[in-house]
Amino acid sequence: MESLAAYGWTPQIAERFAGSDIHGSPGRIVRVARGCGEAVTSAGPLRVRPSGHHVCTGDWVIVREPATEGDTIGAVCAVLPRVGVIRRADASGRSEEQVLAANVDTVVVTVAADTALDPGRVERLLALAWDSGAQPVVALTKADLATEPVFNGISAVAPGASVVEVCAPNGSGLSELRDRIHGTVVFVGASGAGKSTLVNALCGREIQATAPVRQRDGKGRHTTTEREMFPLGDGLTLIDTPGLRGVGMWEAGAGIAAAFPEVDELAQHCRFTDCAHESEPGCAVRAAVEDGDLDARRVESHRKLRRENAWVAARSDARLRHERTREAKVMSRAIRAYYRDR
Ligand SMILES: Nc1nc2c(ncn2[C@@H]2O[C@H](COP(=O)(O)OP(=O)(O)O)[C@@H](O)[C@H]2O)c(=O)[nH]1
Ligand SMILES: [Mg+2]
Ligand SMILES: [Zn+2]
Repeated sequence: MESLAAYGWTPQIAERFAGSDIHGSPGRIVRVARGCGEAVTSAGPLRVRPSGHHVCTGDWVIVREPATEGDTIGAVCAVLPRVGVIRRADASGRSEEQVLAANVDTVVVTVAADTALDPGRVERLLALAWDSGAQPVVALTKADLATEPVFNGISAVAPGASVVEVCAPNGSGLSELRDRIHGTVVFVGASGAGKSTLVNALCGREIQATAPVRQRDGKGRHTTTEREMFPLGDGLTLIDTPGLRGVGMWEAGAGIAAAFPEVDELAQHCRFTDCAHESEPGCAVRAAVEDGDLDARRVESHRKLRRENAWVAARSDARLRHERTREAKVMSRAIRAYYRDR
């Protein structure tokens, strides 16, 4: 299991495999590209076909070696139930969930300090991070380029998460960041935020390509195209990700509550349990805003994410219903045809 240990293999993981009676070798998916996965097993790396399974970076899997001589691609036989899943609503708007990384212990929300802070975006990423059950940490990058102090601003939008200022060129903040991450660590954030630079700095070598941000609009280029895992030693495994353009909520109610603890706390005191904090009587949240005890922007951001979450849930329910109706129609047509043709 030596090579697997570098990818997060622990006695606890071994136990989870022990409960399975599926024949094959344990492995971890370190990359998925164009429908083919790359797994690491105790025998080393192995390309695998998903074989009908949905696999993503970080998945613990049972794989089978290539069946025939000359074939180099193995097969995934089973995917272990995931713990710590980073997921969002599919960007294509097809009301599906997209799993970004599985079996994650720490989520590093990466935010560049040299551009104006977008609190809503950070809150969205944090909701996603909290919802995974992993520990969120905010890395405030490019501290050397910051023109105004954004540290306080970001701490206010990240209650419960530690915020670490880092500067990759001179290495400041790196050891503080390292102290706050454990296990499988995924880096999320906008393109150009400095995720790949951080991964390189933590690894102490250039394993990921980075790209300068365009001067014109401050947008990063998509240099990182896949979610890929890098072992760092000491049980740490880093997953770099491409910049996320849209981060839609997907059954993230618990994550939203955790990202807005002060709003959630007050909401317990609203007269109605399903209070939307809009015009309901006896709303403790609105009262706190009026008294100046609660930030109105935070409340609005919280409301926006909750509404989106409910909307996505309703839409995916509608899609399921639609599919069931279609299946039922196909079935009744088949039954009619059966009797007609007899
Ligand atoms: N000055 C400075 N530049 C940085 C820092 N971190 C990243 N960059 C630069 O920001 C650009 C985008 O970084 P990259 O890691 O590719 O961003 P990613 O898209 O999030 O992976 C690159 O030109 C990096 O050299 C930092 O701490 N200080
Ligand atoms: Mg990158
Ligand atoms: Zn309320």
